[in-house]
Amino acid sequence: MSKPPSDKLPTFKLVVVGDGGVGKSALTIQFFQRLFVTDYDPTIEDSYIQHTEVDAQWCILDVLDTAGQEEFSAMREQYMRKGDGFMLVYSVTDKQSYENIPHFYTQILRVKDRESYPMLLVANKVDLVHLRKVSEEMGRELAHRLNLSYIETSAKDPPLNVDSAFHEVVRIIRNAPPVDGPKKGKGKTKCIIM
Ligand SMILES: Nc1nc2c(ncn2[C@@H]2O[C@H](COP(=O)(O)OP(=O)(O)O)[C@@H](O)[C@H]2O)c(=O)[nH]1
Ligand SMILES: [Mg+2]
Repeated sequence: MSKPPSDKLPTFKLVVVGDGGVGKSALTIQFFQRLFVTDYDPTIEDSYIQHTEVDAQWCILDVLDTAGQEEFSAMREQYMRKGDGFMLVYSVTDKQSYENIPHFYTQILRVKDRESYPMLLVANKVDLVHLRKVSEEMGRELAHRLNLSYIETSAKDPPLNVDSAFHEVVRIIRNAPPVDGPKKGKGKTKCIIM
């Protein structure tokens, strides 16, 4: 892997949301620290920053691992507003966490005041095959319904698709249409001869 260039890099703010216990912290810490945490304090909300290479382009990833169900913390609200992309995480062993995904989805669109926004649906804990309650088909169906991409992950060692999930959000952000939609280019405006 080559070294990150020293010139100014684009920064992408990612926010990891989902029910408590789905593995938001485990995924984030596996990505940033290459270790699987089993008893990370569920109330800790923290952000992590790192240079990352995605598709041969370096960027700075600034990730907020959210925590807590209640009211938005001031930090989370700030991140939600500034977030460039979101990971909507549920656990395949927890049906309720799957059913709560549309709630996070709607909340993000409301905060952003947009009809769509860069988001990735993440089905975590797929290593727990015998405890699985939410099938891949159900996951894909939900992703299709919300018009999101879908990925299955495991934060447990050996990790599955953890880097891919974070990289995929970066791709989704990079490929997203500009905020105000494509501006009417001067050259594209029809010329009416009076
Ligand atoms: N087997 C397995 N356990 C996981 C996985 N991800 C998280 N966990 C465990 O699930 C529990 C809750 O994870 P945590 O990251 O704290 O959830 P959070 O509340 O969403 O941040 C912890 O015991 C983790 O070790 C996974 O992919 N596979
Ligand atoms: Mg956590």
